[in-house]
Amino acid sequence: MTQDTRKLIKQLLKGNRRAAARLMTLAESMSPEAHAAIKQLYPHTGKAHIIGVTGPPGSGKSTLVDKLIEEFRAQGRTVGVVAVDPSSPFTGGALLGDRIRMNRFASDHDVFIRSMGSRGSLGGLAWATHDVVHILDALGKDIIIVETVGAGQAEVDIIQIAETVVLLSVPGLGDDIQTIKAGIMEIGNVFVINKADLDGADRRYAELQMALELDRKPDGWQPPILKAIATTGEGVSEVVKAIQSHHDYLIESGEIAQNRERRYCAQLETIVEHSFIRKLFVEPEEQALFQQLVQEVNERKTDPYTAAERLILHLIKQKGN
Ligand SMILES: Nc1nc2c(ncn2[C@@H]2O[C@H](COP(=O)(O)OP(=O)(O)OP(=O)(O)O)[C@@H](O)[C@H]2O)c(=O)[nH]1
Ligand SMILES: [Mg+2]
Repeated sequence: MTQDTRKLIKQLLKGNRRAAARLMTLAESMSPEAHAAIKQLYPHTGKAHIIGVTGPPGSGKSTLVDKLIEEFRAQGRTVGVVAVDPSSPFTGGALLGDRIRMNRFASDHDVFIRSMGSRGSLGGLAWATHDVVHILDALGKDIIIVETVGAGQAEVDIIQIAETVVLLSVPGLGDDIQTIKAGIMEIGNVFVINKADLDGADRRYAELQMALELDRKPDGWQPPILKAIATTGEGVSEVVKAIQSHHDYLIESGEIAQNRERRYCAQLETIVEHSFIRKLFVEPEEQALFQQLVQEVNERKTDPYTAAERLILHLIKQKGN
């Protein structure tokens, strides 16, 4: 690890925002240097409550997150946000109004917002997202909110990351029923029908209630369904209360342990998987070996299983990065 990175970590642990931003950029490079940095700061993580906010495109996730920040700040809590969505207002690509809305926290040193685009990430977006969350955690943020587009198109599986998942839906979205069928219901801990000012909120409520009833467990956490109007902030404090109740439940019931185990298991899988993929498709030597083996299989000099074994053996003989 370079002196520079060492210094950044020291500064991060003292709460330096610029150091955090630079470490996040480093993390996105997924380089050995980035991994060395995360190794160093990892002992300083594990304190934040990580909240996932997910739902269909345009359902008001960013608008809600903006209001959640406000509520948590009013409680005196510090907040980090990761928006994993190329079309998110956080990325600055959206309407001017949205941009102004997000900028209102620019002078608040206890709010840190990071957006992550999915382009050119070589499938490593999930991985980089974990690292950015670790950095926010080490920076000392009490609450970390991760916004992703849900409904199975998400590159980032929100339950790999979040302790509490807030699942948004909106009135009158026909394909939401698809969403329910796709099993996404299972991941929600708090259901929010946003845009409750529009027609059909009651119908959506009844639909969600029915769907939840179908796989209701005899005991454990009963996910509440709440209505909200993110644009005005109506119902948002109830959402915050439900998020906190879920967190209390996880701790009091001891379920937090399983919750963590599930997330660490997924993180480890992601790292192992992408380490291999990255090696095979980025490092010239491995790329050459990969191509050579493809050729050999093609010429019937070997078979795919033997080729895969040779690749794996080759990779594990190397020193880890
Ligand atoms: N009527 C109404 N409009 C809302 C409400 N919440 C958000 N919107 C509007 O819905 C649009 C999309 O809101 P966003 O917060 O950008 O939604 P998003 O889910 O983050 O969108 P993506 O990140 O692009 O998937 C914006 O024009 C918001 O002003 C609401 O409660 N009622
Ligand atoms: Mg958004």
